[in-house]
Amino acid sequence: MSEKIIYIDGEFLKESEAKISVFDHGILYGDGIFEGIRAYNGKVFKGKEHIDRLFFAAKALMLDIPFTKDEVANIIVETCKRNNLTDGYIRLVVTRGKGDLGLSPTKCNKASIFCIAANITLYPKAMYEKGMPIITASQRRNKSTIIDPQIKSLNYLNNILAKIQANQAGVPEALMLNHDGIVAECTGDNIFIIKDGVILTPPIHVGILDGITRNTVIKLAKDLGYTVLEKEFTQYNLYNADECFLTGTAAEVIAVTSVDERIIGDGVCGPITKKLLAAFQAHTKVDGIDIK
Ligand code: PXG
Repeated sequence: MSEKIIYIDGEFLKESEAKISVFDHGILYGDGIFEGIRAYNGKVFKGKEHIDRLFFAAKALMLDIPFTKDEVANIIVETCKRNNLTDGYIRLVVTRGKGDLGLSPTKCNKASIFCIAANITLYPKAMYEKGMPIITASQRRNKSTIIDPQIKSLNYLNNILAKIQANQAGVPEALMLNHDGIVAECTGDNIFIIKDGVILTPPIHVGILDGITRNTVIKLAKDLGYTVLEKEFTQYNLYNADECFLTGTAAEVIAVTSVDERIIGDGVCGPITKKLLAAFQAHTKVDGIDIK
């Protein structure tokens, strides 16, 4: 297979030539941000929303992205084109850039930006039909007053520790509670439950990523006539839900059929989840920035 073409700081280079400095603060301190984006059917799905979220995170971290939003959109589109990618996964990363061995970013003169256009398979295909088991991690989600989970930063240790627990338990994903024990989200996905026909998902203030797939599914569900509430709930509510599903760029929409060995509903991908999955799949075909 030929090498991928990577965009890095103004150049398109072969994967083997695309390098980042060992003095980059993204590497030394996790000082940077990223977006995981998908392309479907020749379009960068929710490209505008991903770029907006990247700039919000940059603002919170006082990280100057040396491009306009339109220029970032062009970088994404051009990276897809150079890799002949019409359906796949795009990773966009902005680091504080090259500095020295001190914490202070004052020595980092310019942020680095790179973009990879590739593929991703998060969960086995069969699980999209059958649903999947998850566990609750003992690792709590970062508290918003310390590091706001709305910042999609290069420090994912919080989530990686929870993912390790999932791996150890032999399940593909782990649920994370917030500091007060309220259901927050999974390691790379937002969570929804359905009870008596009402769709519930944790509000942003419990400390979660403001997921773009989450927002898309909320809108699609409302358009289909469902009541959707952004409301706190506990593990008890989750265990006793009729249906549960996760949303994320990588995960898309996937049913959860057991949590901590409690079977959710009938233990299959439920009827409302199926409808939302179909609506989501239809929406991915038409929405986004054209790769032309
Ligand atoms: N919560 C967290 C903590 C995430 O990292 C989501 C929710 C879903 O957000 P979006 O905007 O994607 O609907 C994420 C996103 C990966 C990968 O490599 C992870 C994400 C996105 C893309 C790839 O596992 N996480």
